[in-house]
Amino acid sequence: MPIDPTQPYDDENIFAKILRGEIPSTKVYEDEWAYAFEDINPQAEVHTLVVPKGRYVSWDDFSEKAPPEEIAGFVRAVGKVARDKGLVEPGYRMMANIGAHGGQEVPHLHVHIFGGQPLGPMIA
Ligand code: DGP
Repeated sequence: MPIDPTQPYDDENIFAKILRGEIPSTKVYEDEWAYAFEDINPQAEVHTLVVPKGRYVSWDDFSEKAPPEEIAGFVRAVGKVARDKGLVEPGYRMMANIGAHGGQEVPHLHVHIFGGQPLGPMIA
């Protein structure tokens, strides 16, 4: 069920529960700003999700409201996860779905990292 990115942050969303350790996840990386874990329903050989630790529904409120150091920390974490997974060469894809037309289903900002295979023009 696609979400409304203008809704208030819901502390009971599934990724909030993963961040609090209430739901198990396969951890890939964690630092002050971000937590990365394997997608439960992988769409590629590598399919990892990176979420900010802050309470942001989507890229929309994150890009507007997050302090610069939080944005920088999160962006650096996404890059580090891909690098640590050895994806930089031959390449990978990063993607964030926003709202209904973007197909966003979980109302906590997450960046998908896809890789480990040629991806073609698009993964929908
Ligand atoms: P999106 O459509 O961008 O909101 O993608 C949500 C992704 O989150 C989707 O690829 C499946 C994944 N996902 C949903 N629930 C869970 C969960 O409980 N654990 C993990 N690891 N991934 C989940």
